[in-house]
Amino acid sequence: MGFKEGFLWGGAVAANQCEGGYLEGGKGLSCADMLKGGNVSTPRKFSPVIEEGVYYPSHQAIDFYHHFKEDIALFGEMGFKCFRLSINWSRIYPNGDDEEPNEEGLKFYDEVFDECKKNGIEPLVTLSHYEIPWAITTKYQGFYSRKTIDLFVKYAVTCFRRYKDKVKYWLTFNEINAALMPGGGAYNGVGLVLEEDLKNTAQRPVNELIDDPQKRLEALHNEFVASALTVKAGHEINPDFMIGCMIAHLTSYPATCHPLDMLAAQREDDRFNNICGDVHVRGSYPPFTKKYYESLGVKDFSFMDNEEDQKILKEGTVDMYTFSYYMSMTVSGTKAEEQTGGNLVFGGKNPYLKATPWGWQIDPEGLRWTLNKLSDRYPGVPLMVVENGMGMIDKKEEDGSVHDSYRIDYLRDHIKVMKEAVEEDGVPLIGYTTWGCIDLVSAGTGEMYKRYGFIYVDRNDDGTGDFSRSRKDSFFWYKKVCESNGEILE
Ligand code: BGP
Repeated sequence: MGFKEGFLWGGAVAANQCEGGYLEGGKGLSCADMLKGGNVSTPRKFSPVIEEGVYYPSHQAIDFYHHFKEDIALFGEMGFKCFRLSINWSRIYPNGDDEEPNEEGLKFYDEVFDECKKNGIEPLVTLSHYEIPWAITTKYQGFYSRKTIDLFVKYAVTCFRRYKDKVKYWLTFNEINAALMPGGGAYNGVGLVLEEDLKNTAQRPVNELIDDPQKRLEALHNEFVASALTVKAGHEINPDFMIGCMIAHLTSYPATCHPLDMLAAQREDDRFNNICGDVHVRGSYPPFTKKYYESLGVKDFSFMDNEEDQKILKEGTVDMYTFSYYMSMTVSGTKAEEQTGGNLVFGGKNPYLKATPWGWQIDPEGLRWTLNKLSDRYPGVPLMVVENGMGMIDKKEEDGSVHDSYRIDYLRDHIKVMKEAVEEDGVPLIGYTTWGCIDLVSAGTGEMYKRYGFIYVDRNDDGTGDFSRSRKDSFFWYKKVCESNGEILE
């Protein structure tokens, strides 16, 4: 019993949150490069033009671009079997619509994957982790244009051909369901910024950009089509590829057993999460989607009725379902609830749960509940938790150590329930990559202050720090977990 042999233990990062080198090696600007830093109470601002002398977190991030050999060696030392990273699309096609790919960008990832191999680590590669070339936003309105479907597929095929013998596991879009919500979902998710905001010099916070739900959900549809075409093309290039979707699992409980709270939770939990899951795994929208979209402001549904697209979605279903899980929240159909922070959205406060300083409620059992729901809905489809972790304020001691027992507790409790889900519930779980296995820039707030890693990086929000790396207590703990295939958790 326990986790199967070959279980993919490891960690996850995203290019824009760790690489830096934002214009090096021929890279173009990506949407993420236009975001300034924020914090728990100040949202990140979007700036349509890069301002000289201003700190933009992604521009240097943790300088993985120059430190990747050292970092991957540390992952190897921890016994990682898998490293989830993303390719920054704008390193490969700097403007998104270039004729030829940028060889220097391709070479960079060749070296990264070779380093993984050297350390016995299987890469799991996200093709777009909130990284869309900025020129695609300004020229095509992101995925709102169908042209972007072709651009993405061309980029994906370039990567598949180049790395077909180095990478087996692929994900198309990170947290694709973010686009069901305005704000960051429209911006980072589908790369959609409306004309007025492109010209806006006042610089609105990213979560306050003008929203057009019709355009945003059409853009999400185009992403679905791009994802399905990519899966199909990938299998033609290498039939052994395992290609998955990546969904932010936003777990919501009814605030009470009041029937109206139950109905609200059905909408915010089941239905919200199942739209993107069903499209990827079953190859079609679930029957309630039009009504759901109507409530979000969609009026014209012709994009969903396109028969050619429907065929594409059916032919491009994924091999695995991967998701992020950090927390749970409550939802009420009867009253306004006290709100708490969260991944992508704010949610209701659960009196039974503790929370991190960013208000993310800690709920390991919610992961078991989520795993069971997914394995019931998509029988036999391999599942993988590709993000889970605790963003905290860490204190580095003089000798470089960090005593992060809180992080060990968080991760141990989540691994325990994964084990129960596998052993007692029969869930087909194939891997687990913790989020931010090395400290990196927060996607939500742009901070370094909010740290997730097993490895501390000397870099601060005022741009200071020498980028040196040191091992936290959790590093030594996770090494035992990886090496014992999840048997040793103490
Ligand atoms: C997910 C994103 C990641 C990551 C994580 C943690 O939504 O896929 O990119 O950042 O959340 O969130 P944050 O960085 O805001 O703490």
